[in-house]
Parts: sequence; structure tokens; C-alpha cells
Amino acid sequence: MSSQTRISKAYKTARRIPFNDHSKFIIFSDCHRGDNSFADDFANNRNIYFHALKHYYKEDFTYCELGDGDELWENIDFKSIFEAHQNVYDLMRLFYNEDRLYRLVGNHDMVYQNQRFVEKNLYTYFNKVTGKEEPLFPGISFTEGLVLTHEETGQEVFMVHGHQADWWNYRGWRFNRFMVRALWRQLQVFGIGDPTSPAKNYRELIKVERRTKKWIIDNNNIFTIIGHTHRPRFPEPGEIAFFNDGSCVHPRSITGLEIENGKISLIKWQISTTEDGTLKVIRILLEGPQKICDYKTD
Ligand SMILES: [Mn+2]
Repeated sequence: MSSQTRISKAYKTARRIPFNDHSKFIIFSDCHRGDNSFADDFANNRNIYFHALKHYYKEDFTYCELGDGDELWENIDFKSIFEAHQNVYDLMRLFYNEDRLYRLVGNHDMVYQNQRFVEKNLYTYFNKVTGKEEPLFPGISFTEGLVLTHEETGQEVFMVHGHQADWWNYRGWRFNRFMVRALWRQLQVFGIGDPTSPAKNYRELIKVERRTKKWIIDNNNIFTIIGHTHRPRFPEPGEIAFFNDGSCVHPRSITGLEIENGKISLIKWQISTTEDGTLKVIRILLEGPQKICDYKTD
């Protein structure tokens, strides 16, 4: 199967939901939430991420997580991740209870394609206070794609993790997972990263972007959002409608895409220092807001 066929498959099997100009979505990906050990890239940004997500919860956004949310290459089970970042999962549960959470699979959490694994790990959690199994995300399922369809214009916004354009991370993910567990995780502490990851290898990143762009062009310039490469992208209207939300494991910040009032923006959350020495989490607008319908080509 070629990368083009794999992206098409993710599009055809995608979960489909309607949206309109009053809908609000926050799109993050590549959180790589880990066990809070030295290899947990998310741990540095956990406070920034938690504050940002709480903001979106209060403001009635729907959360779309485009894959690699949980780091299940470095960590064999979800339990240690849950315990390290329980405040995050408590918040995500609030989104889920209100039908405001959509999760896609990425290469690092491809095991979530297996509904039995999902049921075993995510439906419930053990509450140490009550001593009982309690609901976490009962009935949750992951898809490869998510398509928002505009109620009036019919325009589609297609979201996918992006490893579909990356053979080693789609077909070869088990081998890559093995290498991460056996080797790269240990070397990470010395600053040596997994060379097959497009997030750490520029040539791989360019290849993934080139293949994804080709698919978009061949599919009538459909508005497409991916993660995976960790490189944010925000094209101008008239260019190829190829967006990337970045990641939540940048050295000191997280990036994401907001959809609000029929417009899309690229935003960054980071910690800023103030005159009196207190630290503050702030939101910075990087690109947009740009009307989604301005990217419509037909
Ligand atoms: Mn990925």
C-alpha cells in the first residue's frame, strides 16, 4: 500500500462530524505523555499544557487530539502514564463526558487501533481513594481520521496524524517501537534521538510533507491538518491547504490550532517571566485568524 492509498484509507474510514461558524475546536497532537521519567518529553510542558487545556474547557472548545497523545513506545502500559499525569486525564474525562473529545491514532499509540487494548486500558481506572475501578473514557474508540463537514458550505476539514505518509512509522512501527524501547530511549538521556522520527530527522520530515502535499493536490486541495513531524505549518489562502499543529513537546512551549468563528489560528502557549519574578502561562497568536472558506478551491 502506498502512502497515497494509506491517507485515502484514513480519509474514507474517518469519523465524520458536522460543524458551523459557532463551533470551537482546539487541535493538539504529539503530546507524547510519558511516565514523568527522564525520557518523558511531555513532563517539561505539563503545566503549560494543563493550563491551556483548562482554558479551552472553560471556553467550550471541543478537543481534537491528532495522535501520539500517549507515549506507548517508551512505556509498555498506560497505567504509569496515567499515574504521572492524572490531572490531565481528569480534565480530558470532562471533555469526553460532554462529547467534546476526539482522539486519533498516531504511530506511538497505534495499539489504540485494537479496541480490546483500549477497553482494558482506557475505559476505567483504579481509584486509589475509593479502592474501586471507576469510569475513565467508557466506550471510547480511536480512528485514523476525523472529518469536519461545514453545515452550510459543505467544506471539509480533514485531520489525520500524518504517519500514513511514512512507511517506517506505519508498516514498520513495531520495529521502530522495539528500537525505541531497546536503544533510543536509553540514548535520549545523552541527547541522541531516534533517527527514523521525522520530528528529529529533517530529511524524513521533508519526505512526509512532500507526500502529504501530493495527496492534498490530488484530492482537490482538501483542507488537511496533520501532526507527526512536530513542525507547525500555516499556509496562506491560495496555497496548498496543508496545516500542521506542531506538538506539545517543543523545548519550552506547546503549539496548536484553534478553530473559532469559521476561522483558523496557530497559537503557542509558553511560560513568560514577569517583573516581580512570578511565572505566567501565556497564549501567543502566531498565525491567523484566517477564514477556512478562503481555502476552498472549487
Ligand atoms: Mn508521530
